[in-house]
Amino acid sequence: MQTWPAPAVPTLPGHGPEVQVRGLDGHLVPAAAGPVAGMYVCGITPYDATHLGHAATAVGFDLLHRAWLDQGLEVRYVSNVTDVDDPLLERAAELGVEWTDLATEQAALYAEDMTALAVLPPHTYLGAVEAIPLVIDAVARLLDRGVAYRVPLEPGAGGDHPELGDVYADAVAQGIHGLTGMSHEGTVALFGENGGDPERPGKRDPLDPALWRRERPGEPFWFAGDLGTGRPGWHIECTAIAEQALGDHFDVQGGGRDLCFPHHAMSTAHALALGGHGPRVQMHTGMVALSGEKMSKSRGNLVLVSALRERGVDPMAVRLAILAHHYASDWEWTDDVLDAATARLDRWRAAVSGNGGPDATELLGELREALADDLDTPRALAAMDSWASASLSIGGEVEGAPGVAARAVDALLGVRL
Ligand code: 5CA
Ligand code: ZN
Repeated sequence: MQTWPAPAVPTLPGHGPEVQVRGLDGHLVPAAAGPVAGMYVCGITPYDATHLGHAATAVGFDLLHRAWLDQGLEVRYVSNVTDVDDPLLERAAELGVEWTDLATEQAALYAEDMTALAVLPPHTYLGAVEAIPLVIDAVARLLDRGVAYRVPLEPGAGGDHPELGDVYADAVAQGIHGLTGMSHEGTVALFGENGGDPERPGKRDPLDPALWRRERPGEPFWFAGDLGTGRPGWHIECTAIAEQALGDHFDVQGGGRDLCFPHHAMSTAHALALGGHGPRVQMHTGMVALSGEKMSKSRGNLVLVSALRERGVDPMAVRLAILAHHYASDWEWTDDVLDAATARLDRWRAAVSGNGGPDATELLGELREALADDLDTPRALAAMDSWASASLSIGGEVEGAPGVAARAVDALLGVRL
């Protein structure tokens, strides 16, 4: 999958402190365990991209990427594009277009938006279609290990080899039960709401997720040897890509909070069932809402980054609007949020426009401290606001200080002034 050009990251003096983030249990932990930090972030299903929720999630993990670089670590950033899956096929059918054309066009738009938002590109960026050989290999291994099984097909499915059936993960054998802390009924309902098929006849357990979906009339399929013609299930896509690109130990699995269950729980369970360790830390961004409801493609309550760009909104203002909220909190996109960010961007630009200004050494330390503390961007923005106020009201004599401030904001926050 084509990524996008990497924005230049200015070099800053020294290094930032170790970055700590809050994992699922609410405790602060080091985001990386060693000198090479590995992160897998769930990317888009390419339709209705890029709405502000997608952008906020991408920017949230970009902050971690930048903080790790500043800490002096080598970063391996991996992401995916779910370029074949039910929702994409359904949307293409509704629009009367080829699903491949919709996916290609929307992935390209996402790449343009990421470029405009100064998001560092992933080092490995795979589409689900490109990852099919990895998925086939992973599913075959899960079958060999006895933690996956075949489910008989309805008449008409399965092409020349209907007897092979779909392949499902055994939720009991893979330890998926009990992961939500909810009642069994609640968990099953959540699974059904988030892409699962609890009612599918022939499964051992309602929570068993699909690993390999056999050929169906009118659906795309690929040849997969003993698995039979078909296409990948969703969770195993992310497991297989992460395993191939990051190995069986990696630091962070990320995405929006809507992916906690079943997607991240199941993809991690698959990783463990394959003999890996899965991610050390799971991090989730909060949900961006519009008009009181989660911004989502299925609800259609969307603000697209490309539409804002077409209106002449500076992408750096969009980025600042996102950064005004802590990555893990839920927040609502409003015109006021954008207006406040645009005003802040103007103020910051004016504040760094001179040759001299207030000393920015302390500011650099404050930005680093704030970001190392679970990527506390509201605190980082407040620190830059104070420096900008001082620069605009009192001025300052330190030659080059505005340049230091601008480079710090660029390198750490990804905001180009
Ligand atoms: N392709 C899958 C992940 S493998 C998927 O969930 N795609 S998506 O297009 O629906 O979302 C892409 C990313 O944006 C995911 O990490 C998702 O959690 C995040 N996301 C989706 N909606 C929102 C929202 N309203 N607020 C914040 N993040 C969101
Ligand atoms: Zn994913």
